[in-house]
Amino acid sequence: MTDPFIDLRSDTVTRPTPAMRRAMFEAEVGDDVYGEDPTVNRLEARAAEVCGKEAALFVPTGTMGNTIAVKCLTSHGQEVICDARGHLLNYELSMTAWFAGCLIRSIHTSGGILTWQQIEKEIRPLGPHAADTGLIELENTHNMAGGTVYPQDVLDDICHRAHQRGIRVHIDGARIFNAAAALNQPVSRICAHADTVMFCLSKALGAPAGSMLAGPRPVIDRARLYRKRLGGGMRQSGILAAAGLIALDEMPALLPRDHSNARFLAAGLAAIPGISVPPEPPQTNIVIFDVSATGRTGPEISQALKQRGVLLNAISPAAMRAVTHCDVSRAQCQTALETLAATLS
Ligand code: TLP
Repeated sequence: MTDPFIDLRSDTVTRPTPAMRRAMFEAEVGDDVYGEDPTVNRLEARAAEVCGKEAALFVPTGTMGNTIAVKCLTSHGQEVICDARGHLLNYELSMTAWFAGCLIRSIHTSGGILTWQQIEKEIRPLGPHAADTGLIELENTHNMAGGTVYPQDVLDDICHRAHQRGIRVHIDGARIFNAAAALNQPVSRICAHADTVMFCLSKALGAPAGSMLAGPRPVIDRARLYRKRLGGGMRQSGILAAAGLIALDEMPALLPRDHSNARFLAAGLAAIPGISVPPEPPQTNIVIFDVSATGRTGPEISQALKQRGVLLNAISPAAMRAVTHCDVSRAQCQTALETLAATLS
């Protein structure tokens, strides 16, 4: 069935491929709370291997993966450092506070990329007035900064120096496969020195649901208990894991096409009067652009585009976000650009 909309709201909107649907239909399943779902077990082993970590856990969402990671790597009352536009801080219903009992100390960055120099100034030792820093969280790629990628030396430097200070590092790698495609590096290299990494099967990799949390075995063993506490023990979840295995094996190769479509979109957007895009072309599949000079707000434009068959979200009154993915073609990107230009003219 053809979708009547060109949907650039997010890569979360992707639908499972025919191969995923077939694998789901045929999946061998068992009760995963007893550890007896062979397909989930295979997915967890494969995810651990891809990330170069000892073990991995299948969780329903990226939010749950991040929530559990923060809980496992901190003690109640500690501080967690992350970038000010981070998903952890802004889009996860304060789960860091709610579940782990920690405070986020955020840092304003350019492009969502933290450096050790910035982090070091915000690290606090435990004292009569200050809570200590327990964790640094890095978002790679960075969603609201426009799919930016950590330079590997910057990320490695943060991990090494954090560990020297006894501080752990978690990567929110919801889109780490996009980072891997952009850097032409395996995921295992990107997260080699971080303690844990969460990545989403349900975004650019196109699976219908699910994320993975990978790390040292003792951490993942505890993570399994927290997943159950949060209501994430999913029983015959091999149905979903089967799609996840296809996502891991078949979808990363397609990501360069999404990145090229994002660059195409950014170039086209720059040519529309009133729209401004960042000077650097997008590194991955996300384009954030400013609409303030069009005389209309992001939500107004979003509404008008919807009437014409294009779905595009505003992220503030002045800014919008376009996300490319496997269910949007180059021709549809072209149509979206023409529709936007016509809407604004
Ligand atoms: N991102 C969603 C929205 O929540 C904004 C999107 O459309 O991009 N980390 C990052 C970097 C994310 O972008 C997201 C989702 C998550 C974590 C949470 O994943 P889910 O939605 O599976 O809980």
